[in-house]
Amino acid sequence: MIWDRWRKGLERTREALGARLRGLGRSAEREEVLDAVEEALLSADCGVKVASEVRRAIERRAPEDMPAAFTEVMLRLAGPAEPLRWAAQGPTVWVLVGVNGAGKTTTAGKLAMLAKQQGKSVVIAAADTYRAAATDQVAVWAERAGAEIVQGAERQDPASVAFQAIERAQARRADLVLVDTAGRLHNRQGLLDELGKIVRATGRALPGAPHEVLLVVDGATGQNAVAQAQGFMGAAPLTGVCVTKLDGAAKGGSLLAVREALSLPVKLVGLGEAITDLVHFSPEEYVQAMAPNWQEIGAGA
Ligand SMILES: Nc1nc2c(ncn2[C@@H]2O[C@H](COP(=O)(O)OP(=O)(O)O)[C@@H](O)[C@H]2O)c(=O)[nH]1
Ligand SMILES: [Mg+2]
Repeated sequence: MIWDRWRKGLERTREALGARLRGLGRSAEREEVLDAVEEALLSADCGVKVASEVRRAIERRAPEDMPAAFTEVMLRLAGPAEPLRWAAQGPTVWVLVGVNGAGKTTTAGKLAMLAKQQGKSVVIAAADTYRAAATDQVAVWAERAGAEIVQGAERQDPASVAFQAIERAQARRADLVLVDTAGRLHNRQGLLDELGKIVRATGRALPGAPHEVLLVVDGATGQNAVAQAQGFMGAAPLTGVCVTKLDGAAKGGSLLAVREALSLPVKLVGLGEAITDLVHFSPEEYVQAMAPNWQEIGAGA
């Protein structure tokens, strides 16, 4: 089931990679194949460093080892998989940050659903108090996921909404608080400072919180995802990344570029717009779902 979602989500990326390699034909010289692999990875938005590292790794190995070498180096660049961190006791708090439109609110809804399926009770803090419509959107997701929502008044300090949501979760003995923040530009210092304030407020409400600060990045923006991500690095103590919209474009390699640039573990991946289209990151499934069919170009056959 989940494997199908990976295959389907990364279909466009896989086909684009495969098309570039199929174009070679079986009689291609080794150097041509290496060039094509590197170009294909660049076109999938893996970034220059990742593409050349993959090339170097497969170039050192015998031609028949190419598929295995490709898989090994891709796994190393993608991983390791790290699970989301839960509190040892009491509520767990995860804060979602990122630019506008990255998929934070959608991811909060999907995460609430995943947690519900594990029998956990969830409170979502609608800490995007800049737009009234933002709270409505959170309410829709909360309803779908069967989560409780804590919302502030319009323009209320988002840090105080997060604080209240944690108090509510403690009173109700809820298991998980998801703090959905407003989108902010990664180059606007005032908004980034506010993010630090939200994160600190969760720690005051509950020692040990937040247990995750997840940067949500839009994987369909390819290389731009890296710039977004870097802008958030100093603003809050990020613990992991959620790469959304990997299904949206043939740019599934952007996950590797973000991972390479930030050295933060990818923890979640969005593979579609539906509430069930969020999966825990698995390097194995990711790499397998992207891997081209080597037999078509006669490599490793
Ligand atoms: N295809 C696809 N669309 C997504 C995914 N995650 C979010 N979206 C869409 O991205 C848009 C922006 O999402 P939203 O959660 O409002 O972003 P926010 O501004 O960061 O809260 C919405 O239209 C979502 O349906 C995903 O994994 N795949
Ligand atoms: Mg939002």
